[in-house]
Amino acid sequence: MSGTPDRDVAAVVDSVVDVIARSAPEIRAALPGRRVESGTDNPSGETVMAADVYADDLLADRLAAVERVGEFASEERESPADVGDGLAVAIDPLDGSSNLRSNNAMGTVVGVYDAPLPASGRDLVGAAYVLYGPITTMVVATEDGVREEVVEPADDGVDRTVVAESVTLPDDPTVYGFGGRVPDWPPAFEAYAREIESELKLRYGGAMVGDVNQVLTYGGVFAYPALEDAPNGKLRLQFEANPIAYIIEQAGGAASDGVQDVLDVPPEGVHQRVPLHVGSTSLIDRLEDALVST
Ligand code: AHM
Ligand code: MG
Repeated sequence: MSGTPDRDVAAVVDSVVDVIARSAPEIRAALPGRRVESGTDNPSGETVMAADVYADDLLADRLAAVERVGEFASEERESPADVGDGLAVAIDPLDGSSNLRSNNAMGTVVGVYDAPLPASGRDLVGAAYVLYGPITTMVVATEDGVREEVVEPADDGVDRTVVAESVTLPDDPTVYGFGGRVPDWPPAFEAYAREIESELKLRYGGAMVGDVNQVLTYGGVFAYPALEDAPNGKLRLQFEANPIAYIIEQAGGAASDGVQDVLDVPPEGVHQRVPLHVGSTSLIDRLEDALVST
């Protein structure tokens, strides 16, 4: 769909975001009875919960039906599906679903690419995430900036209230959250983490969307770094790292795989993993210095 007028691209992104918003209350309402394993693994080899299956099926049907969405991919599906002519949509239907049992935060992540999948983050034309916290919120990034909405069920569908028109990371960062076991962190990352933990407050909940929203709100740094036995970390480039990097960068922050901007990581596979570090630019600059100088 390259070469499509910007207004058409913006309209498709709006339609995709509408579907995500409309589906969020339904996904939320479906969680209580689906806190059990589905009995299958996803293409990344992880346990799939019943709620993952529900969210994936719901969003796959609805997003594939959006006019001018041409390709659909999900963290829960082996290969992208050709669904017509138009932009490519990649989703993590239920991010952090291992938090279901303990009833903690989860999210839904979407990236809209103007290129076939797997695509470069530079081809993103919009990205969004829903955070199923005490309130359901949605953060939407386009080339125009980042906004936050509150999403509530309504008789005729969904009520969306914009609560922040132009979200930017605060100047004075205060929080951090790093994934993976400390003994598995490479020494250079551990040394960086030791500095950061002496400066900022730990806020880690085990769902990327929840932890990133802390950073977007208060300023700071979230990472799921390279691990000794998993040099590409855990998070997936197409469904998680690229959309989150796009959102944080549009909000004035930075995103790195440790040596380069996440959005510049060459796409090699739909389920490719990448180390992700996102947040306040000064903290990501320091992270890159720490990792590159060793
Ligand atoms: P998921 O999309 O399958 O839930 O996996 C992604 C989640 C992220 O939300 C979170 O940052 C990370 O996995 C935590 O992983 P772990 O609990 O293995 O440390
Ligand atoms: Mg995820």
